[in-house]
Amino acid sequence: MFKRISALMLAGLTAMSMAACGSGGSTSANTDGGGDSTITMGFSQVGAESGWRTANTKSVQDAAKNAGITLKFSDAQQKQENQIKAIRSYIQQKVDVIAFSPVVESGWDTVLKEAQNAKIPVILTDRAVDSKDTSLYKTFLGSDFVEEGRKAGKWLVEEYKDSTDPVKIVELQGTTGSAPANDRKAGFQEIIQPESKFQIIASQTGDFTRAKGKEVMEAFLKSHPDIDVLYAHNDDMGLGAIEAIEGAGKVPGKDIKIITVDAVKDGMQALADGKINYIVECSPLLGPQLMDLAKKVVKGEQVQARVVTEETTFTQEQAKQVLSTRQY
Ligand code: GYE
Repeated sequence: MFKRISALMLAGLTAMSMAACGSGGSTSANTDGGGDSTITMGFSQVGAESGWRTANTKSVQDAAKNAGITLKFSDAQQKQENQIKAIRSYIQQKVDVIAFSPVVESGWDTVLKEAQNAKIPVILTDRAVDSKDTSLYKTFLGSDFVEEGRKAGKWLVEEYKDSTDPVKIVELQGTTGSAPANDRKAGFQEIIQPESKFQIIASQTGDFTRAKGKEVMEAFLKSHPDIDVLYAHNDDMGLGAIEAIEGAGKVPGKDIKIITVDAVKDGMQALADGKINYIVECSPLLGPQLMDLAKKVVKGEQVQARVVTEETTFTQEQAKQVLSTRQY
């Protein structure tokens, strides 16, 4: 009997001391009584390349505050080496959980292994990695980028369903090697490929930024005077391209039809104004779900391996209706 009680007590003590270790040395006071305020999250953000990213950063910071989670935040300026450095420093600081949005898909195994060896759970948010070993992270929260590409393709197929003429498309890709660039391209291609009238005549990265979108579109316009459609992997590149199109004396939305992804406010405004023709939504408001997942993984609870964000699409008419209520 005594033996059983002491074994139970020992188990209890061990659990308590493990929980204390797990708090990662965070000094923030536990004010909500739920124990969550002692969680420290290290978050490595991609950068500040787009309106989407700015909204995503705000969502993560606000949600951490609301959840009583201490957030250590770093901006990698679109460089993988900076993200690896940030993750290593979070490991050294013994945070309770690491979350990050990987700028590119490849090259994460070593640093993720280091986090695993240090017993710090990792959550992927927004973008995926291509690691074969899926035990290196607990879950991946974010959009289905292939599906976003398909939605863009389906609109195009419908828009040109009565035409037999060739449809000349230029594509502004996101950051080379990133999950959204790879997947948005693949999903779009899957839908348009069966119809030979759809021709991608040029495709290049615009790095998800407005400045690069403009620059690359200027080059496209010079070498291809007969562009029918622009497919831009995000609103910002599309908005930069609109400047280039107007600068070349053409009318965006009419002379050249434009499809983008994200649905941030500036994009939705251009859609309502008739300069963009269709936007596939990609929600940046991942913060609240991320914090819920973080609490669970820190407690050692099982979470779904993949959490997909719910998203829609917008025509010009729909953009006019929802513009005033858009949060970001
Ligand atoms: O679409 C783009 C941003 O990873 C979903 O990154 C995100 C993408 C988003 O720069 O605007």
